[in-house]
Amino acid sequence: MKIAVLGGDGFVGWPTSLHLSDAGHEIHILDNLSRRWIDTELGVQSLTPMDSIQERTRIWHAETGRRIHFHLIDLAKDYELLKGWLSRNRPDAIVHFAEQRAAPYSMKSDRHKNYTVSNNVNATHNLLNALVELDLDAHLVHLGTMGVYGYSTVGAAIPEGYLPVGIETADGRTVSQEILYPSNPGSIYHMTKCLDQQLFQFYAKNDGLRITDLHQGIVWGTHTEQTRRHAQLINRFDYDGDYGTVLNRFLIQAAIGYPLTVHGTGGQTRAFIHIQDSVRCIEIALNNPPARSSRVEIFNQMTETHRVRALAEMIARMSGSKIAWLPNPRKEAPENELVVKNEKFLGLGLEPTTLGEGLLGEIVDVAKKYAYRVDRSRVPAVSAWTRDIAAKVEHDPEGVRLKSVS
Ligand code: USQ
Repeated sequence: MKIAVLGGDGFVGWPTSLHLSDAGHEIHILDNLSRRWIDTELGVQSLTPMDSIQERTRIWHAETGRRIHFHLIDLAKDYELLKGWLSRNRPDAIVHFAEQRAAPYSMKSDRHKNYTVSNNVNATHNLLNALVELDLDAHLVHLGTMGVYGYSTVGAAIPEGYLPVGIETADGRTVSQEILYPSNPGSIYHMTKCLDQQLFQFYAKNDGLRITDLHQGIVWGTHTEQTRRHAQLINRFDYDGDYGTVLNRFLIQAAIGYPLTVHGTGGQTRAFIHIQDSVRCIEIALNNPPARSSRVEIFNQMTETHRVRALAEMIARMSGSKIAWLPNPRKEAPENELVVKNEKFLGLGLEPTTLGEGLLGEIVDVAKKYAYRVDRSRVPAVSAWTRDIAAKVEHDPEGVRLKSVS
């Protein structure tokens, strides 16, 4: 297949591009390199030294003989460029990662909220609009999030996208319908993925576009089979308070002797998936497109659930690290249960890589190797969800923890 990977320079986009190229597909990365600009804005860098996209693709070609093509396009701003590229290249499939993906970054300030909404919603809408205009029947696979559901369950497992409901009519009958599971975002970033869902529903219904939406959990790990092949194919690995995600952060913190930064009681339960499984799921989704004019296909892309404090305690035992119980900068339920259905990917052959597989040690080793690149003052998560929370926490000058000042 000829596949366009939008956002193919990012944390999941890059290993996905390599994985699909390795499987024999013709890969075109479209990216505005915004994630690299955000590193510059925040004054942080990936734990792992990352080469330019041109250099990465050159190394991939030298290693494998396969070419990954790169096109510098801003989907949210350059509609005509995007449309022109799609019209000339007419890909068979499109994988869409090209969105600002960090919840804390999206909550940093009014400017970051505006940027996240306009970037994410415009990127998705520009793409859908162009597909219709060009009469291009490419299968669109979008990276969504488990966070569209919120994380609270009412004692029933979260289904894969659609919820069967019975609606009582005026004459006392019960009509059955399947509706999108009610969205319940916990950040501006997660909200943009809920808005994406609405755009997908409309364009699938109105124009018959073939769309798969992957509701992904928190990705952990850094290496995949392909990124291991050469030092310069290494993936980015975020540790900072805005872009680092919880399990990877704890592992890096363990590697550099930094207390594990648990928010509140660590009672939040979340869904997780290893990056190797993430790229496999995308390939499985590409191989199983929905029919034209059918409803949006939705998969829950996760393999296990864990409570944050259980992860911290496990890593503390493994590494001898201390745990820092910090005031939570986010507005979220302090404790939640989470049960999620993921039978669709399992039924299509996904064999989960779970936390028990011994990969945690590999990540600590990567983190130790590059520990000299860590700026410890950038470890704390200081982006507060509300003005009230912002007033109650302050950044410790030593960069070790958030303190409650109330
Ligand atoms: N947390 C800590 N300590 C930390 C960092 C996070 O206790 O140092 C807690 C947070 O308060 C939260 C949980 O861990 O309760 C998860 O936070 P996270 O930063 O790992 O994940 P999140 O902000 O939800 O976002 C990440 C990705 C996003 C993706 C989402 C999937 O950045 O792109 O959509 O995971 S999900 O969480 O399933 O919605």
